[in-house]
Amino acid sequence: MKEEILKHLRNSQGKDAAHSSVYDWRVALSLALRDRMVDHWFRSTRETYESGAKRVYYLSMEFLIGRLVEDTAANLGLVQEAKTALAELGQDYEAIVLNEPDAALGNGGLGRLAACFMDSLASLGIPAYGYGIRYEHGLFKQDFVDGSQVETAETWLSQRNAWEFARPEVQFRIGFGGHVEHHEGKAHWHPWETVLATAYDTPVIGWKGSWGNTLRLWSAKPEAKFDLKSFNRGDYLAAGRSEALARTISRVLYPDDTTDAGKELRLKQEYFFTAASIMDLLRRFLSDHDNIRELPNAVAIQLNDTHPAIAGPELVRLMVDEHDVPMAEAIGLARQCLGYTNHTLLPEALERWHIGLLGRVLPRHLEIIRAIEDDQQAKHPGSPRILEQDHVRMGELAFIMAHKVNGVSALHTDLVKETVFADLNRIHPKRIVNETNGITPRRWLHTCNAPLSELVTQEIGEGWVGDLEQLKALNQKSGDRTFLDAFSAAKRQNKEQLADWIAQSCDIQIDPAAMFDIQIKRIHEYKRQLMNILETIALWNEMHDAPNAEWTPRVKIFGGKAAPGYHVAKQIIHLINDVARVINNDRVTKDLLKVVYPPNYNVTMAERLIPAADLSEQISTAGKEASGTGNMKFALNGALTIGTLDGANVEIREHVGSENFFLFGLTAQEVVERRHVHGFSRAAIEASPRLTRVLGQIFEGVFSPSDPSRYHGLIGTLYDHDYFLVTCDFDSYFDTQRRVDEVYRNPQNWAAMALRNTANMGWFSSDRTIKGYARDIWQVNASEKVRLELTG
Ligand code: BZD
Repeated sequence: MKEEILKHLRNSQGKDAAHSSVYDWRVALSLALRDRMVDHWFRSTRETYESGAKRVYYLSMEFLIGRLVEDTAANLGLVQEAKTALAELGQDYEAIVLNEPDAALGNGGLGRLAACFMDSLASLGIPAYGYGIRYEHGLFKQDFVDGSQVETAETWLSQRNAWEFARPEVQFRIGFGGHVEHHEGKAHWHPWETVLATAYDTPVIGWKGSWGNTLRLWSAKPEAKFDLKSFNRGDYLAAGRSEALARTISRVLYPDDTTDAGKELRLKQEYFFTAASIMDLLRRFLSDHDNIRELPNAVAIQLNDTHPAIAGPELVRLMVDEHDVPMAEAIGLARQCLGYTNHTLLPEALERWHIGLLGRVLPRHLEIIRAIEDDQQAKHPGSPRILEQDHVRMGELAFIMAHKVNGVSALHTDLVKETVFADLNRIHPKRIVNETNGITPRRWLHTCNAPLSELVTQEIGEGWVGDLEQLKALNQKSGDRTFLDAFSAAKRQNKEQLADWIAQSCDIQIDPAAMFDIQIKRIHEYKRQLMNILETIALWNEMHDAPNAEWTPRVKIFGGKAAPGYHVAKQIIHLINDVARVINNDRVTKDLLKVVYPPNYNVTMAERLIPAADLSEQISTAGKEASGTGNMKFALNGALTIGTLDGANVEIREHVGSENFFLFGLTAQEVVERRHVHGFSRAAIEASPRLTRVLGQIFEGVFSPSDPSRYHGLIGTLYDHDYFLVTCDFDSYFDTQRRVDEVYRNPQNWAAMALRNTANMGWFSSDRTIKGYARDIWQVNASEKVRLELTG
């Protein structure tokens, strides 16, 4: 390893050890690790070709990867070797790990799920490709200026990306606009504009290096050659125009996890990567098949939400226009290949494209969508329409073009059946299935939490990393004082590390003995960070009034970004920062309560915070969070959850036991009913003196003395349009928090409850989720050889 690192330092970085920076060492180490991936990778590809096994294609606009050095080294079993090699070279492994930028090619849960799935597909030995976009700029960087969120461009590619292989020879022409000619029953699309999609491949190696798949990300390049004529004329802008236009397509990730951006560029991005991926997989298929009708036996294409839903029409277009398959047959064949995952019920997040826009950018696809609509109406008269008024509804398109549609938790899947797709579900009663989300145990326990991971391995061996249900054996230890002490000591060690980091990065001193209460996720009204900060103020009031009463000291930690155009979410951020400033400067409560909000929450920050959490906040309005996956990461790392009956919380509670979960709040059913009660929020506020006081303080400007009316709008909404029922759930949330305080005061009991969480979270491994997709949707098998290696 030492030689390999030095070789790359010299030959790949062109640096001499004496004059190398941490960056050079990090790239050299990454390249040395990449070298070790290649054999596994080739072996897997060869095996797939030879066996003719069906391949899975996971199409996703987002892959929220994070850092890769540690995870890669761990999966290859090379952590110790790398550490030793670097130590002998006089380098610090930890510093090198910290030097890596956090690859943030995603917004939140949806993108991180795709990254966990890539790890599980490889760990299970399922032949698969992840397809997405190689954004030049990932999710924006967040700073706070006077407490407000300010966004700046993220620049992960300004450094060398050591993990990828550029494939300039893999290119597809992607057309936009133009017109369609129909001639002797055949359609000919003449695009007005074309760009080239070029591939960049990142190998993804599973646990123990058992299998290797590929994450193929597309970058847009201009098709036309550089315009030398204009350049020589001195018209430099015109010379670079086509290049700039093309590159815009893979320039930035849309920082929006709420509403459809409604921009032409977003539609072009979606078509760009979907078309390139479909063309690529067809080329691979045709290299060893000559009958396109065999396609469903060879490929399973999964659509991560509707963002790649144009895959249906694109596949039909290629079959009809280029392979002479009749339309109805092509639609049927495409359907057999496609699966669609729904991640949200929020009406504002369901994608719809204006027909005018779609017809202008993708004229042939609009014709095909009309043909799909006709086919559906002919077979199922009265079926919900894809084209409604002047819009194309991508959810309906994806549903109709997929042979399976899945929700991401049991509750969410039920609601998908009862609400957004109720009518389609009646027509196709077997199409909707549930695949509850999961998380990869490699990153989310083994790598991010060394103290706990080592303790678990000491106790039950290392098998749990590849087979998380083995954690069940820890249930026997919940009465063993020695083990519980060790379990608490691991948590304590993580909390001390986090306290050091917060002291350094936020200049706030926190006590590792206090309860660490953490809410990290995108800022959204339905996730109710607002309710959390209101409860924080209420608690502070009571502590301040009676500082000598029996309190459980707490640190409230927040993390998360707001979509740049989401005004209310940005106000909530501002409020949390304003409240933090006031509370953290109160001398009376200084040993009782602190509020911390480190800026720029990302995967790396999650890996620091989650292992150090005592309490996990999963407090969304019931019926709104499709699943949540942060909830799983916390519980696996031995935090207790305070949560509503929403998303996967329901199943987590069933697995860890209701006695080890702090439940509060209205159910999804009650939420719907309550909204019909006239004046429900005013009534809730009036019935709660505690909440009335808090809202009064905010309204008077206690937390924004320089601008007392800053939150009038935000608070006013709670009185009149409290759509997310913050006011209705407030008292139940506050009371449950006080129960949490009481339980925390008995450390032995708390540790036993926390251990039961860790021990019973094995089911939430994304390995289990992927096995579900493989069985219910893809009809593919995990390699038997790999399975034995993993569980053995
Ligand atoms: O997907 C999330 C859901 O809100 C979570 O409940 C769920 O756990 C995860 C994974 O299934 N959805 C998103 O993260 N959605 C987006 O990020 C997104 C991005 C672009 C456009 C629309 C939504």
